[in-house]
Amino acid sequence: MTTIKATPYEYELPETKPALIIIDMQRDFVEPGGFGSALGNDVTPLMNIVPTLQKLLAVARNLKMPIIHTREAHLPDLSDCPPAKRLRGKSGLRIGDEGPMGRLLIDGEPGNEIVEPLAPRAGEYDLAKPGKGAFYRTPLQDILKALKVTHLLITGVTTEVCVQTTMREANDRGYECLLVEDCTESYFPEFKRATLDMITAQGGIVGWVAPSSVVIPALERAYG
Ligand code: TIU
Repeated sequence: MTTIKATPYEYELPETKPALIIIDMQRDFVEPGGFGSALGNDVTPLMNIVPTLQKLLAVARNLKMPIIHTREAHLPDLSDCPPAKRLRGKSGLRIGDEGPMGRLLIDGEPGNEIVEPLAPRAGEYDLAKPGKGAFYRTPLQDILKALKVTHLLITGVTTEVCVQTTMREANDRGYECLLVEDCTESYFPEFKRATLDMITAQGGIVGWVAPSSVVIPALERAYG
């Protein structure tokens, strides 16, 4: 049994390989001119995790782990976007409006593509999700069941929004989740810190947290 030295205690790697879940590393959130900047955020910190995530992705590919990419994406007719979501806030541009990278948060638009260094490859899953959580109105749970996956390594953006929502959804469905802390980022450093703390408090009420420098060698020991 290989364990990862994680917070709040060791995370045991199972015999069936964990899935690598990469949440919403799409241009909409990490490049200027997308939905993230339309909301008034500086996107630079999110772009900064790409090289680290790329290393972890390369290891997962090498070890033939299941890899699941998600994109926050709505249908062009917005039939899967509740008006409450579209109209929330005082942003000039809203979901579905035309931005510099096409219509914001719409499946198939240039801004909705995953950034090139992390682009999905054949054999990997690329799931469009209309909600913040990756289980809501997606085939994610069926995919994991079919693969007999029980453990999830979670990464992506933003830590306190789509990443944390997904981790909580996964937790309620019985998955053992570890958030890779240098492969996730927020527009607000204090929210990232608080999310890591709230996930691991109370004996890991939502799951575990560890850096990629610890996760990668453990994966290589367990499945290499
Ligand atoms: N705004 C923000 O922090 N995040 C989102 O709207 N979506 C995701 O986190 N992917």
